[in-house]
Amino acid sequence: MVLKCSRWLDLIDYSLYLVTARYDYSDDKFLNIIEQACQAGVTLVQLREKSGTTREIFRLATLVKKITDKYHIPLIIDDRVDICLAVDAAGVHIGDDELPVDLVRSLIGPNKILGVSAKTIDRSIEAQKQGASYLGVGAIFPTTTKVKTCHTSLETLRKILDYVDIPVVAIGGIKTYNVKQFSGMNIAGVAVVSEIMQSDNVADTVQKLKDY
Ligand code: TZP
Repeated sequence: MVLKCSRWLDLIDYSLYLVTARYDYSDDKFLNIIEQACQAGVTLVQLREKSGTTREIFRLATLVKKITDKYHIPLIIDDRVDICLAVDAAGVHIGDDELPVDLVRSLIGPNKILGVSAKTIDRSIEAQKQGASYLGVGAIFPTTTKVKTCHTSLETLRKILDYVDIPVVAIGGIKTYNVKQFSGMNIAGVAVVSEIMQSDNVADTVQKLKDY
């Protein structure tokens, strides 16, 4: 059951956040990896499509939401407020080049999750003030995933954690072999693309990523 009230936002589990990448996978393969990851215990899923028509992204979002709904896992849509509203996803994630945070909050209303990418303390504080539900901070480690981002040190991540009260999720180059570097840090979770989406054993990878 999905509770539609602000309190529901406080209950979101950010601990292992799967961010998708399409590569050249067929629909079946793409959806199958997402389903395996949901079954194995990811706690949040973001559909991240940087190309494709609106209709195509809407189609994929509809298919992915069927899976996330089945496992009662919130679905976040990267960048696209319109797609988030169209499929009634749990929320939207925005980066630096998108609409202002407060404007997105007013478009989606108080009961949806609003994720914001942040690399600096100033951006983090401002995003929190403007209605962000959580921050995605990174890239913490080098990443091969196609992103317009730069390195954000563990030191900066620690400082951001000191300055904001909303959940902070680390992202970028997070692998089974380095996830333990977050042990003891006050992060709400880790967000992972390639380590899960390119895994030969999704269930095993998800289990190992949960162990930090
Ligand atoms: N934002 C910052 S780094 C990144 C995003 C979307 C990509 C992370 O991908 P990976 O494969 O987990 O390094």
